[in-house]
Amino acid sequence: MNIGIVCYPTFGGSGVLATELGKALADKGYGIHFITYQQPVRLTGFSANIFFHEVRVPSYPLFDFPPYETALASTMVDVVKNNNVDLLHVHYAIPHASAAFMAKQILAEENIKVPFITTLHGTDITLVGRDKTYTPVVTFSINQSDAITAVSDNLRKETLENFEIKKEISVIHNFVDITRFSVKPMDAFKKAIAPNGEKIILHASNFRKVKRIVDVIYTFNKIKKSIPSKLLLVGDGPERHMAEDLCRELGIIEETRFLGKQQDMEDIYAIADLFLLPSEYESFGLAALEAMAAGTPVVATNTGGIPEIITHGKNGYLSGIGDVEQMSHQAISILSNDQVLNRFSEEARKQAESFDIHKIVPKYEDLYQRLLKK
Ligand code: GMT
Repeated sequence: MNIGIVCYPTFGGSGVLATELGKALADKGYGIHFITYQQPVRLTGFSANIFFHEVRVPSYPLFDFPPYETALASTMVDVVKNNNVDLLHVHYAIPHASAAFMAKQILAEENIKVPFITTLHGTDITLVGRDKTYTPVVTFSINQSDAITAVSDNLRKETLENFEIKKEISVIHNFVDITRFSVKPMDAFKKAIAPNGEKIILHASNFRKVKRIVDVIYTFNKIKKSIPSKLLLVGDGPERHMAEDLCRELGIIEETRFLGKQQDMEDIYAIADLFLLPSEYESFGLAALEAMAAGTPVVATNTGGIPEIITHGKNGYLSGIGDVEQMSHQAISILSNDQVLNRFSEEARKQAESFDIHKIVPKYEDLYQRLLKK
């Protein structure tokens, strides 16, 4: 089977998940055709079954806004026709679902039948999609999808509550490759970050407002008053400069390291003692799952799909949005006792196993098979 995967190629969770899915399917013998404007960041290494098709958006003086969606739909048509693609799987509704709908119609004119699946990831529904500017097109193109999936029960519920969806939405949770994220900590790296055996607190995100980076910093500021610790911040985005300024203002810049965008997250999760995810909303929280797979317990907010991964008091803690006081207490309670830390770490890893790649990817395969039989 040949599958066209459309995603954002950046460090965001939807692109990461789409790329990991494509890689896993390619390992199983499927022909995978990534269609996007740039090589996806997690698409490293060579696989005979993976192809990358760049969407080029030629510029023209008239275009204040280059028409990416048109270029994407045209590229999808071209890739489907020239590579016998059986189905398209688009990740993140905007503008991928409407471009897929357009491609499907164009191909139908030539008697080529190609179904498309839309996987909803989060902000395409909860933030951007809800903006009136996009809602009619988002609603229409989700409804036109041959199958719809959401990455958590919560996102399914949010979608049904906020859009008039006339079709079944199947939940297929995010997944993680447990084997890959079970790497042993690199002592030299750990020592470079925490030379005196300090605990390492980690946060990784795209530094958007929804991530509440300020809460990461204030929570760390409280933790470090009780426990010698270092803060590692991975990623980049709009809130990065503000975050650096705040660390300077609080006098904790020496204990904080901004690592920027990183590829080999497994090495970073491996040295962390605790992961902080104080988001306003997370449809799932893939970064939390990856941390847990590495045996790093997570202190997060009780929002969106996060409670579908974290069991409060067992493999991490949940607290109210913005409650840095509680989050710091929870973190300290884990970090101040090595026995407790080991227990949470063990439980976090166990929990991540239920989202292992080998359990979740077959759910997508089943969906593809069912769709092609129709
Ligand atoms: O977290 C982000 O802001 C990136 C975003 C994306 O669409 O790339 O991530 C979303 O999709 C991930 C993969 O399904 C989920 O694990 C994240 O929770 C979700 N982010 C939000 O809902 C804010």
